Amino acid sequence: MGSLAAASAGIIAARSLAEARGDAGHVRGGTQPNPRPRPSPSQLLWQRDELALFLHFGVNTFTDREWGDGTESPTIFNPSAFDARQWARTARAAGFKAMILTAKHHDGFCLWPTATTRHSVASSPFRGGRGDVVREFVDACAAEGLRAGVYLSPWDRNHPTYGDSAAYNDVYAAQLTELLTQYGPIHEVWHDGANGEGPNGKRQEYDWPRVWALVKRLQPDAVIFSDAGPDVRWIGNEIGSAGETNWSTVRPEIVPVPGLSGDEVMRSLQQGDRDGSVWRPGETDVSIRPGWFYHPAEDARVRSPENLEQLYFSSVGRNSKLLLNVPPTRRGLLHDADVRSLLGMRARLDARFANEVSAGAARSFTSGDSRHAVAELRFREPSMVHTVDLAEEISEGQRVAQFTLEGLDDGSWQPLHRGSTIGYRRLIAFDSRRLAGLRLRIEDAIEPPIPLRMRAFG
Ligand code: FUL
Repeated sequence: MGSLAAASAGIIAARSLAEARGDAGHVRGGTQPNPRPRPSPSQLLWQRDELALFLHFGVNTFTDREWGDGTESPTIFNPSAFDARQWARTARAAGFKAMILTAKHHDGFCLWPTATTRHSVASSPFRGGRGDVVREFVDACAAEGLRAGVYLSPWDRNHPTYGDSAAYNDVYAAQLTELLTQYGPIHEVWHDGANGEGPNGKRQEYDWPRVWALVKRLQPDAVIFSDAGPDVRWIGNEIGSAGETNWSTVRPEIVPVPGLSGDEVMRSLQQGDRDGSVWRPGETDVSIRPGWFYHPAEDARVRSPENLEQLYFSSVGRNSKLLLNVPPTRRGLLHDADVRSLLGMRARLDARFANEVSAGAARSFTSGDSRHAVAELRFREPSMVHTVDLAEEISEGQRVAQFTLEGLDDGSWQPLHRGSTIGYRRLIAFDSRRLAGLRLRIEDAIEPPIPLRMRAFG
């Protein structure tokens, strides 16, 4: 998303961002002099999902391209065995809790029969021109108990109004309105920051305050994703790696709109801000293949189950959420190779977390001053340990800024890991070793430490 960000036309109108962002609710009021941000109920649900499946599907699927230029004929969109239930069944079997579909990518082709353009499924042979991919997608999510999200690319290389800022902003708002009023609950609305218009290209000024206010009005429980949130931020890369330090709070003035670049922007996206004034956790989007869209030539380059497990550790295990892209084929199905890897990942994760050796352990938590504490647990018996799972109670905010994890090895405490943030979840894996207990020394915290969850698996 960031690579072409410099060319972005994401300049905003002069309306109050904070007002439209409506995220003052993420900052707890009250009598405290300097209240720290807390997650909203929607942000908590979003984070606890841990895994969402991303689906890039559209005309690019049929042209073998990553970015369409908007001149594609809608007649090429003709998936021969389309079955959104197969996507949803696979997602569910692999432990995913939500799915997000590219309702419209940069090429402007809409996967639902919109009134805003003829460049849509309604002009395609799919289901005789009466098809609606978004409808089948949300129905499949509902049938499998998954939450549905939509990605609506602001950059649109087909719509004739694009570049005529006011006119296109109306089109974009109308498209969002259709998506957010005709398909039931939408849990996440996804906006990217890419824009590849060259120096002589069209210059569109997006009206983000309007967009965010519209989503808040039509789907108050949805979280809005973009570089600039307001609810959920991009993690700053597409390689599946959240920052080793990763705060769920940010200083919103550093990334006020999507599509910005620069070191400070990227640092804030990757790591959040320790002294951030709003809660805006990071989402890690990455593809199971080299491309975002399906390309037959990449069938042999699907990430392995081991690799996907690593992605889980470098995203969910670093206080982020994994949005894993698995692009449907021209038949409209997830490819067997991708399905195998997803199920393989699930099997590996299930095996890794099958044996909790800390169950029934004796626990203690000793607060020091307002920045220090020690949490300790003694297992019922010495056991082999390969993974430690730490978790703060994030409904009470994110507090830990520096910690050392130690293991009780043959009567003495040995260092296992030194880290900074914990947040929703911090996973630490090491070569199996025999331990009788764990000790977590909180060496710095930005609010008084409170008991956290500490589990060991072997
Ligand atoms: C970017 C887009 O340019 C890519 O094609 C892809 O959709 C990625 C998730 O976001 O901004």
